Amino acid sequence: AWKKFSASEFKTKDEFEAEVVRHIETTLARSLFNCDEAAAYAGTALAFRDRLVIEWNRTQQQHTYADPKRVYYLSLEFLMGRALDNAMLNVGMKDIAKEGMSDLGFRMEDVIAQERDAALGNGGLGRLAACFLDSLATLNYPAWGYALRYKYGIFKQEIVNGYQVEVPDYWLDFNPWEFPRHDVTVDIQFYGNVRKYMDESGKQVSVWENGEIVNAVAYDAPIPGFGTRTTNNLRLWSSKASKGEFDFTKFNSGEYEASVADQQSAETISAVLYPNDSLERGKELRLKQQYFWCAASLFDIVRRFKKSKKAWKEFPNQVAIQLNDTHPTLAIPELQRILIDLEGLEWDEAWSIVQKTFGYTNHTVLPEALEKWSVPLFQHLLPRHLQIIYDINAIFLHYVERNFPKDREMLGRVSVIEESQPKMVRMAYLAVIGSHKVNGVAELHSDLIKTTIFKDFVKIYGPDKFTNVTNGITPRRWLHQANPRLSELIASKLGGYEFLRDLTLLHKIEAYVDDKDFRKNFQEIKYANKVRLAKYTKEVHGISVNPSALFDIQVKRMHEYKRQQLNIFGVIHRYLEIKAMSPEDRKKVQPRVSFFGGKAAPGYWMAKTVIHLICQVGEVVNNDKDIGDLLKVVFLEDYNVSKAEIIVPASDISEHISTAGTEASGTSNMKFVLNGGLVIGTCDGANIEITREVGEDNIFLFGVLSEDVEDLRHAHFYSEFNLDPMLSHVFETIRSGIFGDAGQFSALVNSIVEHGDYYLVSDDFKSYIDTHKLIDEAYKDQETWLTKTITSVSRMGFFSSDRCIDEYAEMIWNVEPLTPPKQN
Ligand code: 26Q
Repeated sequence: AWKKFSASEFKTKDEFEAEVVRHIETTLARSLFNCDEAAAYAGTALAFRDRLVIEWNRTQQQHTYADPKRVYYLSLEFLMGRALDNAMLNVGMKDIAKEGMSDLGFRMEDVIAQERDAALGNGGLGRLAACFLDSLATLNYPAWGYALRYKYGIFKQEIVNGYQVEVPDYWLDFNPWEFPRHDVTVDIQFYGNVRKYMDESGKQVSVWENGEIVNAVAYDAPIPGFGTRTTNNLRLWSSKASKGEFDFTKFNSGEYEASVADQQSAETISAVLYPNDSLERGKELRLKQQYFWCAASLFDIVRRFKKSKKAWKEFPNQVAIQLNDTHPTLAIPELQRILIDLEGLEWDEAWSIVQKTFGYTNHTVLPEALEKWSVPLFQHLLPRHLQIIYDINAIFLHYVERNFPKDREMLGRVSVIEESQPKMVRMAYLAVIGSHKVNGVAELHSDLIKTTIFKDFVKIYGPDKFTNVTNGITPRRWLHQANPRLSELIASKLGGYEFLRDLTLLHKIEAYVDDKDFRKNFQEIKYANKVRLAKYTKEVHGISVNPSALFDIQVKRMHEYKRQQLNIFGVIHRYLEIKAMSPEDRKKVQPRVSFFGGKAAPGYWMAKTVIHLICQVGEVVNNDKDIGDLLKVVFLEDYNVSKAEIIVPASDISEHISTAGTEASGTSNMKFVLNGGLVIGTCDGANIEITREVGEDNIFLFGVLSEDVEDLRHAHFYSEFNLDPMLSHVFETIRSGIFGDAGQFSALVNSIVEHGDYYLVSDDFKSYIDTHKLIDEAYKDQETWLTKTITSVSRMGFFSSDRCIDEYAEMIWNVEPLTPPKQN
């Protein structure tokens, strides 16, 4: 009789339907008579959630009991996208659910599309964190993610009259995947002062007191692995006024309105994700977010460790904390503070624990993106942490002075405190000093950080502290979910879906590169994916595109270094060329669709100008009768994870064209190739390793090399600057006003013509245009093209985030998987 009431058991489609109906009627208190797609989604999500929760609880119990070393991934961003399809894949029984939904009158695709993206991230760094969680669970590593529960994720992008408009993304209306833990809370202190005194034994004691307290409340989400029972935890902190502050002090003294205002100000801390993905702005609220999140997470981690009653020196054997960029660097002085101020350890013993615990991943070499915080702000908000940072720095500089007595300049260069007006705390240096390993995210990038921003630190610590872990992507979402037909085709040849757990098995499909049926199926799948994107483009943007045209796609955050401007200038050049052709010559042109997509940070004017130019060029080109299907230009609004799942499988060519040496890795390049598209790219980031894997014949590389960038920039200022003549023609066309008031684009044009062309658009222009010509010709030979794409897919095994996580586990974390018991 009990069996009947144990929620969540469904083995047949009828049982599944019964669960869905039960959830709609009782959990949601909705009538079945007006069951719409939203209700169908909610019922399905809740039915699968029940299944997830049971394995989640089981996993956490097993981890509590076995108490293995755990990995804590601290990231201010997790760009998760939708969860339902992933839950169905990992729980299994999607087919049953599909049939059940169909009985109830719904198509599973439409039901899945009801879910809003969990868009708690800007771009690459946040999506990497999401792929890592998937791999950690799949590989059975005991791991937790820690982040903030933003009320507003990354803004929604609307294009109004060709301009980006930002709309808030209030995503929490209905979120079945999160579980509030009102019993798991932490008091977080800000402001106040530090009191120092001697205790009985004559030891200096520091007390941080008189601060304001804000409450951190935990919200948990289950992270299921694929093909395993392991279900890890993602813990998000939400800020709330602390009871002590709200209920008593002001409330009882009659200051009701003031106390409500305080409450709101406390809740502001976790309200919004900062939408700048590579420009540091130094806002106090951002630093508050960082400390709030680091302090809550560390308190939680330390609390869990203390339950085991192990000695403090065991801490680094139980805990590995990975810092996703410098955003969580405050965790370093915070752990030092906990150990010396609260737990009474000696400085040196504490510091050795800290260094062994942390690893730091760097994601950029761009100087404007390196985090710095003003000392006065620190002093005000986190007075005790500033003291600790000064002490860390003093001890470090003392060490440097002793070891490099001849290099007096070095002290100023490597100091955590920049001697500017006001003084600044250099977070990247603090992260390097407080960690035992520092890694870049692709080979070139990891080499570059050793010779540029961290050059002195390589001298100080030796080269072994610095390493590379080339990024990867999860094949579950980026192959199986985004491209189910390709996944099925591969499975049919490899005898099952094992390649989703070991992506290197893909190499076996190279044996089918000449197999007629396989080739036909492969090509048909690409075509069907292009038809799907074409349909979407028509429905959403009203633009008709021919699915047989070459689909050329660049989707990523808008940034000058990523050079969407190079792409759109190339499109204008192509337009001018076609316009100048005779009708006879036009017949020989390879038809193309240039797709763009990506958000610009709200205050980044240059990036917004590029969006506007793309839209204006689209208006002109798409409505030009001379051009017809030979060229279309589409700006895909509000690019996000769920849209990427439609866009990525539909490319023939995708563009990864950053100025050499600026894109740390890139990860969408991997996604596009894995889905049977080719890449046009510069010798930058992971493009270089993609080339190594797929072979030079299967990628279109162009442009200057990173080692030449500095000299070229110098030459722009100190020798004559020769604008590429084709680019000059493009600029004349923009100035003519055919794309609208030329004044709007003058800053963009002048950044190249007048202000030194920092991103080398002119230097790379000819090589870029020539390479697109090669692509046109190559695409006309469809058989050879198909061979290139199949070969490339078969060689992408290296880029699984599973490989990546195993490398972190071995080289940085020193953790082992904990295998779940077999299902009985
Ligand atoms: C910093 C301070 C204040 C406010 C915001 C930020 C901030 C937020 C997000 C700074 C940077 C980011 C995101 C950076 C990012 O996405 N970097 C990308 O990381 C990918 C994963 O490693 C790489 O593939 C990309 O090359 C890199 O650009």
